Amino acid sequence: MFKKILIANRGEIAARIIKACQEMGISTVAVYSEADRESLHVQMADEAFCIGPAPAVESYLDMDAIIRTAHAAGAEAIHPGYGFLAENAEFDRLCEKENIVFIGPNSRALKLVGDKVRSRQTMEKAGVPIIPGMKGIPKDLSECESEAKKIGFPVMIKASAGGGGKGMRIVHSLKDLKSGLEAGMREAKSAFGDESVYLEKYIEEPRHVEFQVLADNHGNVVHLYERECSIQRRHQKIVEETPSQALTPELRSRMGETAKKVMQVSGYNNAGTVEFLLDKQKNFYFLEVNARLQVEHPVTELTTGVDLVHQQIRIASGEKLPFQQEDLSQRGHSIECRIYAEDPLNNFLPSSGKVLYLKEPKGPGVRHDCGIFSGSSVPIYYDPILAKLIVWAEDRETACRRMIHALEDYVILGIKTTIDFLKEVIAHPQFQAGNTTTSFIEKHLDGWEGTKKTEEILKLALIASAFDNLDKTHAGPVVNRGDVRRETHSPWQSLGKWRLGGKR
Ligand code: MV4
Repeated sequence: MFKKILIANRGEIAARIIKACQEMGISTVAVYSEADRESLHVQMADEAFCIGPAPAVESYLDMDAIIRTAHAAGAEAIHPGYGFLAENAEFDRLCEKENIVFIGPNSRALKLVGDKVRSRQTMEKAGVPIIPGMKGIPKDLSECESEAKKIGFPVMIKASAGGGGKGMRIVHSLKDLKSGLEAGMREAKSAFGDESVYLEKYIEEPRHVEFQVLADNHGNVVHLYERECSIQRRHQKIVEETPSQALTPELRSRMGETAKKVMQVSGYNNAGTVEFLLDKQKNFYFLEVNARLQVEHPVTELTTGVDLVHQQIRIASGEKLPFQQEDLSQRGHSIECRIYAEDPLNNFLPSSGKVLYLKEPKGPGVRHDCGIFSGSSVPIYYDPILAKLIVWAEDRETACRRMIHALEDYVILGIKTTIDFLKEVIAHPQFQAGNTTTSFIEKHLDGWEGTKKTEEILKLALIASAFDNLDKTHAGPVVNRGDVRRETHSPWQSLGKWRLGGKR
């Protein structure tokens, strides 16, 4: 087993991975940008190294700086978390070359699953259901037109290098195809540097159901059941849960076996997720592989009892999976809400600044994977996820209630968050009925105007901010000793001193 691991990430996921290392007796090395000097993951790790300025390209995406730091600190492996370098085949290869273990899939598998058109071809050959559509990149408009007629409208234009919905376009009729293709290619070019697009049948109001898979380096593959991730806004997931309300035991088992096959034919190892779209007739189609630990992994952990980060580390160090498919089962129900530093009342505009106060929700069956603390700052440079609130209960109804109460018990002052909006989602009759599709947010929560609590939070934030400022401004005349300005941390204390000594 490794003695020391470098975590090439920040925020809640870096904290999550550091905890797993601590539990396994492994030392941890944090890397951070100049904007993250005082952040949680830096404080939690055994060692921490600054790797560059705030912009991610100059720090968390700087492969050489990270490799150099790993060597300097004597880390044998790197955990990339999600985002940043997690699915970067070049970084994976660089680690291999530098004799550092990349805790993730091998670079060949990573490359294959990153290429959509190629992986569609591979999957079709293996008998994995794919969305009806083109098998390669079209050479011209007339090929697109004849293919579109074959597929039948509406069709969807997708970027071959794509992901996250970029370069995607729905086309309803032949006359709109040309302009759709042009726009899709332009978007693909600017987002991925590759203008290749292709056509698929458009699946209306699908559900997004994904399967967690673990594959060791000895040919053993298991799935750890599904996560339903249909509740999202502009391709950003908001709420995830397991089990999915849409699956029967029979469908679940067929999809699970298909997910394992996807990983086997890709030569995949370590943890990964196979994404499917599920249509209204309950047909499922392979969409893509996410070659990383995912944001929503905790719901799988709480229902299967498997720690996915422990398993990732064990697999990377060469161990065999300690269980077989028959040993795994789902128990109870789990829901995750993503807490973003965004303002739901202002088009989900990212919100940055200082966390003036944090009250974490707690209680039986409540897990809070958190990247902030009272007094920490939220920079503008990175993904605005602050934390994840995850609940577990015996059944879905109880899990929903538990989530609503946990959200009510949760306070973050100083920055705008999605907490109140999430409560609205979970409390919505259509969510409670399990009617979760990818259109849920636009259909049911467009134009949401906030609640009484939202107003109250704003008032409290104003007060907290006033005290925060009071601490700095009014403490000055009293605690200044010569040219040394002492920082006081209690507004009450500084206020008291100000009255006593300051104004006589
Ligand atoms: C689709 C689709 C409908 N038909 N493909 C969006 C992200 C990308 N990875 C795949 N996506 C979709 N592909 C066809 N042929 C609808 C979506 C889609 C979606 C998929 C998963 C989760 C949320 C989504 C929201 C809107 C559209």
